[in-house]
Amino acid sequence: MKDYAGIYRECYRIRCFEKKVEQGFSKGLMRGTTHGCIGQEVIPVIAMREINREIDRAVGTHRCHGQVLAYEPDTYRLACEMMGKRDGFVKGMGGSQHIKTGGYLTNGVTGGMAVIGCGMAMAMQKKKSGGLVLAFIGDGGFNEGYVQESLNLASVYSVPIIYICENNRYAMSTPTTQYSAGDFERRVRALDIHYIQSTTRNVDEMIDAFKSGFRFVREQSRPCFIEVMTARLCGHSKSDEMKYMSEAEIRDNQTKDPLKWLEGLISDTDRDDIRTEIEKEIDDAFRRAEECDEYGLERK
Ligand SMILES: Cc1ncc(C[n+]2csc(CCOP(=O)(O)OP(=O)(O)O)c2C)c(N)n1
Ligand SMILES: [Mg+2]
Repeated sequence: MKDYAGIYRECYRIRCFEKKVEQGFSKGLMRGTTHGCIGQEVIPVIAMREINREIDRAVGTHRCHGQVLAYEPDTYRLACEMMGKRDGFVKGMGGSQHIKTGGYLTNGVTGGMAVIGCGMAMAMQKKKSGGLVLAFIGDGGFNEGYVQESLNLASVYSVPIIYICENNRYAMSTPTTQYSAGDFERRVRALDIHYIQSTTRNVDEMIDAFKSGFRFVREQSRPCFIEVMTARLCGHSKSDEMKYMSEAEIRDNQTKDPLKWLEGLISDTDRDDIRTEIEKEIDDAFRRAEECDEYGLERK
């Protein structure tokens, strides 16, 4: 029996956090921009469950709040980070996209961390640390030249890295079909990299696919690429009104929301208890974060 209630709790925490962030911007508590992961929460939640914190590392993308909270479920520190407060993961200096906690780190360069992750995994291999790197990447990121170059090297040097490609079929407002040639599977296989396809529309299969990908990298010390077909249920960034998606597409995505699927697998009581607990946690985290001091650029 899989831990559906536990997975739901983690996903719901991320979703509530993202919704609260939307309000945080409207209230002027946060500045700049941010990229919500509503609809895609289940990907980092399931991936991070496969991490061995002693020896593995994880690198993320600009759409990172779910990745951060799946690695370290500290909503207070993430809220502080986004408000520029000193209790943030990096003292409020990184904001939404530049975060480090434990063995996880990320930045806002599209596909950039996957390249750094490849180098980190090469170092691990040379030191015979026994660990691997989990590297999140988007469909747009996959098409960056430096990412293609590092995928090639990952294969040539047999690097222990697992790429989790969150294919939400858009890079900003551009559909994959308009900027990406061929399909990811054939391009990845052509580099002799183990490829697995998965989808957030079947969380049960996703769990098995991720387990098998991690097992492959650990046993073979070779790269693996898991393409997860998914859909974001919010705009690319905070001011995006999703005008490039049809009403029908948005409706279809919403009916296949993985959180609804998970709710169908747990009891109503569990669902209600989790919601109450998490909503209170998020309210408290944001209230405390508002009270926290700013890092203070005036500091000597
Ligand atoms: C090197 C670089 N080029 C462009 C951008 C601007 N940018 C931010 S997000 C994004 C789209 C990324 O698409 P994808 O990798 O599919 O991730 P998604 O936003 O869909 O999660 C772009 C082009 C950037 N951050 N870095
Ligand atoms: Mg994308």
